[in-house]
Amino acid sequence: MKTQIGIVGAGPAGLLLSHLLHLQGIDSVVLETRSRSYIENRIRAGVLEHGAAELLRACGLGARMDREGLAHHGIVLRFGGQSRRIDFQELTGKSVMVYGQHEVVRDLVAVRLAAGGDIRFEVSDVSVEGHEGDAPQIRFTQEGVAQVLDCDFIAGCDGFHGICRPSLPEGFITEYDRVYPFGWLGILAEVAPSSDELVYARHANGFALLSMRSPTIGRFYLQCPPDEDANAWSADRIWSELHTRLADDQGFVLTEGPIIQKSVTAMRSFVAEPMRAGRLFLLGDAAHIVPPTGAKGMNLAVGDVAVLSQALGQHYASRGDAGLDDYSANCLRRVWKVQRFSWWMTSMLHNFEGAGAFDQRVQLAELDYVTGSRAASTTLAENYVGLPLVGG
Ligand code: RFL
Ligand code: PHB
Repeated sequence: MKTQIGIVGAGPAGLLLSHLLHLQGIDSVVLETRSRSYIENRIRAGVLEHGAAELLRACGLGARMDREGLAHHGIVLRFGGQSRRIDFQELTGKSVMVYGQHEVVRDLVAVRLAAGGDIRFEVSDVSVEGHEGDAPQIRFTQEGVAQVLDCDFIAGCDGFHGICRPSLPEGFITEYDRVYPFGWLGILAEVAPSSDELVYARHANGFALLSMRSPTIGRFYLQCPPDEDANAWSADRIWSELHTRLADDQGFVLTEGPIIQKSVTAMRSFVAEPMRAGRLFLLGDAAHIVPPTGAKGMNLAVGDVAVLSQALGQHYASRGDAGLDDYSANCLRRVWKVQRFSWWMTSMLHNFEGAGAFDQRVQLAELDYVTGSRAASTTLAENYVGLPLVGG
């Protein structure tokens, strides 16, 4: 079997890459270990930056997103009993789109399959080789049959726990890592959001986030120990803690509803450099992860895809390989700025065990400054709505 680009992983990165390549007349095959139903129902990120939403519109994926997604023009930061709004629209002229990652994945799977795209679900034993030379290959097993996919390039879009990054020669990659001493308990509930906009709350008990998926489905997060068992959190305990952490002095009322899903995510910052080895490119979570406080994980993946699809377009149009040669450096400039933003939001809003009274005062002063100074608010807004996808 042969294709131009062999793509490992059908998350947002792999599927979007396959779609953008198809629009340029470039063939790909996507290999995914999970089932279609699994990836289409996996609840993860929820916020698309302005540029990511624009890219989806430009490649024909805007219709359902614009119909069912929620355009948000700002967020609320809550601390010390106060609610302070950051107005993205006024500060940057841009907004973000609240639209679940699994909805983006559903749209992408649908558009690829409608175009006759080749996505192989439930494959196993995936391995990559030959990328140091001119003949990369991906080996995999499908329905018990071992297969080999010959390709020009391999796109490693297989997430943080995938096989592509570990396939690079020992010592080739430098890894930068920070593990946070807490995780997030994520909750999905059948309840209309109690706020029109996302609320990021700093509280002595720990961070809380009010988000949403639709006018009838709420999404919440609570800071918890990194190895917490989600079953230790009954519905009563969850709602009680959300009431406490999300309360303000301005009459905020939190509405409760049935909890339909809960899970714990550990938090870390991670970057692998470089993001290319020969004919193997790393994209999205395979190359870097961020703590979710800045809502950046899926957006970073979209940025890498935008850069690589452009570079591969140039390659196949015989316009040279400068884009491929610059891929890693181009992506990493943006990745590190987004790492900085995600780390900063995380540091500003979480309760760090052992932090003394001084550190807590500084944290409150920072929130007061960020929400009180137009210059500082603009910094937050500009990063939240997103730096340019290519060249940011
Ligand atoms: P994905 O979405 O992880 O997709 C990778 C795909 O590769 C498949 N795979 C393989 N396929 C073939 N062969 C192999 N050997 C394979 N190994 C793995 C996987 O099954 C999967 O389908 O990476 P991608 O495309 O780079 O997209 C990145 C985003 O998914 C990610 O950045 C965000 O979702 C991060 N993230 C969150 N971000 C937020 O902004 N808000 C959130 O609430 C949020 N929640 C999360 C998250 C990431 C999580 N992970 C990775 C554990 C919750 C979780 C649980
Ligand atoms: C979400 O809705 O899942 C979400 C929103 C904002 C974040 C993280 C997650 O910062």
